[in-house]
Amino acid sequence: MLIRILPPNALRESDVTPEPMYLDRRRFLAGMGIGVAALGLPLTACSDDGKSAVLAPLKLARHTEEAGGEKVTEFETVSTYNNYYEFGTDKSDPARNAQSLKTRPWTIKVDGECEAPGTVDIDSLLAGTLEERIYRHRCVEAWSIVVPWDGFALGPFLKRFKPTSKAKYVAFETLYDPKQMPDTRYGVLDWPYVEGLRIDEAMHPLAFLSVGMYGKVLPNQDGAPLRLTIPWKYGYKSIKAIARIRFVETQPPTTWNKMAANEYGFYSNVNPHVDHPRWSQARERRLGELFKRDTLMFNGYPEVASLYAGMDLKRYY
Ligand SMILES: Nc1nc2c(c(=O)[nH]1)N[C@H]1C(S)=C(S)[C@@H](COP(=O)(O)O)O[C@H]1N2
Ligand SMILES: [Mo]
Repeated sequence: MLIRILPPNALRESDVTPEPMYLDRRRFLAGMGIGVAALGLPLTACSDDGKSAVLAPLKLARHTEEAGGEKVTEFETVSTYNNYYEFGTDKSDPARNAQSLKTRPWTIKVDGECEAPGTVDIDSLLAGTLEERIYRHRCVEAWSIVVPWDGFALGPFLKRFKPTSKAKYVAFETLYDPKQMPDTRYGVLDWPYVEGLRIDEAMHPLAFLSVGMYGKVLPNQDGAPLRLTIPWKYGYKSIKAIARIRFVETQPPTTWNKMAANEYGFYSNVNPHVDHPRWSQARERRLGELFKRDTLMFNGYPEVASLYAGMDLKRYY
């Protein structure tokens, strides 16, 4: 395992290169088949509460190319315009209020229909092999961003716990602690925030768990210390601050579906042809851009289509 501790104020490429150049350079490297690791860039570093840690992914994203022509959204935007109702309902609330979340010590309990249940320490995940994925993120509210996430594929992580043949779904749960999460005192949503995937969706190579973004440890407001990242689904599937993962036999409840079942389904695949009852899903506003752009089927990830072969996506929204 390669670990190098950097001084907290150390800069890396993504800190000093303007965003478009950063993306272009990475695309260039991907074209050459050269990973960041091959260039001897620093790998994981951890510190007190993980706050000043700098991450560097081992492998370049397969999807670096796919973000082609699409500018990576400014870090400043992604870390100040958030949805995280445990910390307030205004977009600017989480950046301010989520600082009260203690992300160390932090463990993730994994159990249910599996042969090897266990509890994982977040620092062991940060010390593992990380890769970068540049993904589009499309909120059901019709805004979107492009984010370079640092983390690891969900499927191989889940397989470590040896799910049984009864594991048809995976259920995810956010930490629930009213002391640290002021807005959970209000009944805006049912707490803890819960989400779920069908097991084959969870095993799809695009399904990802993020521990960082832009080469840095995930800010609290973006879901530290561990957040699901499912790029072909509406943003609310990407549950933040995961404390528990369970393999289950039946479709698990999900927070926004419990809130309004006719508006938010279990699948929640990005679909420009199925409108939200109260607004169109045909177009979206990319934060930082002036004009709206067309929303793409599965958010522009057509390789997931086979997961839904034969399903009526108007019915299974
Ligand atoms: N625990 C929890 N996870 C959550 C939410 C939330 O309110 N609580 N909001 C979701 C929604 S609606 C979106 S769009 C994304 C927003 O992620 P971002 O703030 O990093 O852009 O987080 C999702 N994960
Ligand atoms: Mo969202």
